[in-house]
Amino acid sequence: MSAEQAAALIDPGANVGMSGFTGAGYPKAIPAALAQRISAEHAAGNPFRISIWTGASTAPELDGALAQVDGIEMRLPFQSDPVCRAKINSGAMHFADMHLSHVAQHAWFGFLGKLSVAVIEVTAINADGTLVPTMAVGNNKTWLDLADKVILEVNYRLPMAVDGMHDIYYGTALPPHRKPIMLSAPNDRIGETTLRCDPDKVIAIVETDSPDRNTTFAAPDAVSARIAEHIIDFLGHEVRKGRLPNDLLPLQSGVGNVANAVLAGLQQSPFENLTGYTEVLQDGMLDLLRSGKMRSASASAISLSSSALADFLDNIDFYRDRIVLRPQEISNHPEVVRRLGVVAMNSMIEADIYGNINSTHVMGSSMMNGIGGSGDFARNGFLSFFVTPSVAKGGGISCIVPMCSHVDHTEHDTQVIVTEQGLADLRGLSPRQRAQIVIDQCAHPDFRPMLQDYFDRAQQSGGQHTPHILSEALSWHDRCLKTGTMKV
Ligand code: 0RQ
Repeated sequence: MSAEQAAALIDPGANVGMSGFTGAGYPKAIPAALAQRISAEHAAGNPFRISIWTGASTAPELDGALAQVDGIEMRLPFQSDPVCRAKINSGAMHFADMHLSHVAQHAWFGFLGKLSVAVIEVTAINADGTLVPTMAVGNNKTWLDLADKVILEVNYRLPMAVDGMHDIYYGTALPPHRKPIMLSAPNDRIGETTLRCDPDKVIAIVETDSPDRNTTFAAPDAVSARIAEHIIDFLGHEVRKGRLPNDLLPLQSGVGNVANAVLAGLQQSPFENLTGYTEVLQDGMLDLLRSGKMRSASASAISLSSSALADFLDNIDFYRDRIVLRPQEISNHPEVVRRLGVVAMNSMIEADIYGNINSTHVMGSSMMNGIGGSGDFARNGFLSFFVTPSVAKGGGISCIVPMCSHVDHTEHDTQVIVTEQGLADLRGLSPRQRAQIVIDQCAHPDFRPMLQDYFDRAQQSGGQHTPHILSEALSWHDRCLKTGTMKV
């Protein structure tokens, strides 16, 4: 049927599970048709909002379109759309920012309410009713299993040759019946290549032929390249110390330009035979696979620029042998991440001198994107890096602050902080030891004396385990909100 007919089957107030993970595999026609319907209902004076659960971020056609018409009541677990972000930050819609590995199980536990409809993009429907997934698996298995009704968007854009790249694990159960997840190498296969779907639940099938969002990355700038150099030097140091094998351990890399620069840096590094165990595979990791530096990679989605996508499609048989796409409850699973010993590298908004990390909030109260999978990997990985340029917004904001204005990852989960200034290895250090090394190694010279002054004065009175001057700890953010800069 048409997208309009399918959109008419979604009721106001419904919880809708949609496919989509980091700009890949999201439904493209139905959200737009639904946005038009919602807009018409609002014009007629009828309230109409739905809650949208996905894998991770989607694209303007989904998050942007539905947020624009004030059609979203609750969004979870991650978004990166400018319109959606503006609506969240103006208070016009709710957003539940969740660890990506938690989403499926919280839905199964009944913590999120009832899932009415699943709207899932697929590559094909097989004769036996199973579904060939797209470039993103995300929470699709869970939405298909839990929803009362299913709507499928069959997107003809991807070739059938993607069939076989996926590993959909059906062994999850609810506590107390859970069993170990028998995955002991990044490219192990423990599931099925297709998604199961009860045909009796399918109420609509819509055909499309549209590309994914295909974000283009900036070529690594000098700051990102410096950050990458520090990380690669450090990994070499760990190999020499015997703490990491020569081929390292499976790499996880966050989203964004800095993350991509680190992967580009690895291309020039001495390490060989690398593996990836990550949630989203972007251009940088594809390049490592192509050059043979990396032998295999596991993810929940592939999100590429147009040029990288062209290479992927031209060489799909090569990549299908080296890439496994999994549900995000497995790609980000704490048990698996810890067993494999993942080396986690994620970007942040700010770190404080003691090693607490803010990944999500600008100036303490405005949401950027969400925690995504950073916590799944940082908490459970073998090594956890958090990276950022030392300053933001042209130098007026220090990304190293006395106290984080919001905390996503605590000092207990942070091992290494990296800026273009340097790298702070915080393993085994006390808070006061950490503070000095973060100030010395990571702070921008414009802010280093201010941080040192704060730390020195904090050590003159009060508790001396984690010294703070509470009346001053967030004054840098307060000053920035008032004057536009953290500088005095
Ligand atoms: O805003 O473009 O308007 O200037 O934040 O910053 O430096 O371009 O870095 O694109 O790597 O994003 C943490 C947001 C970093 C991202 C974050 C402003 C800065 C700019 C972006 P402008 P950059 P990146 C796996 C892991 C959480 C989820 C995660 C993220 C914009 O990496 O969302 O890790 N991470 N997932 O100017 C005010 C500061 C700032 C600041 C930066 N201190 N104060 N603004 N900015 N620092 C993937 C998934 O989970 C799916």
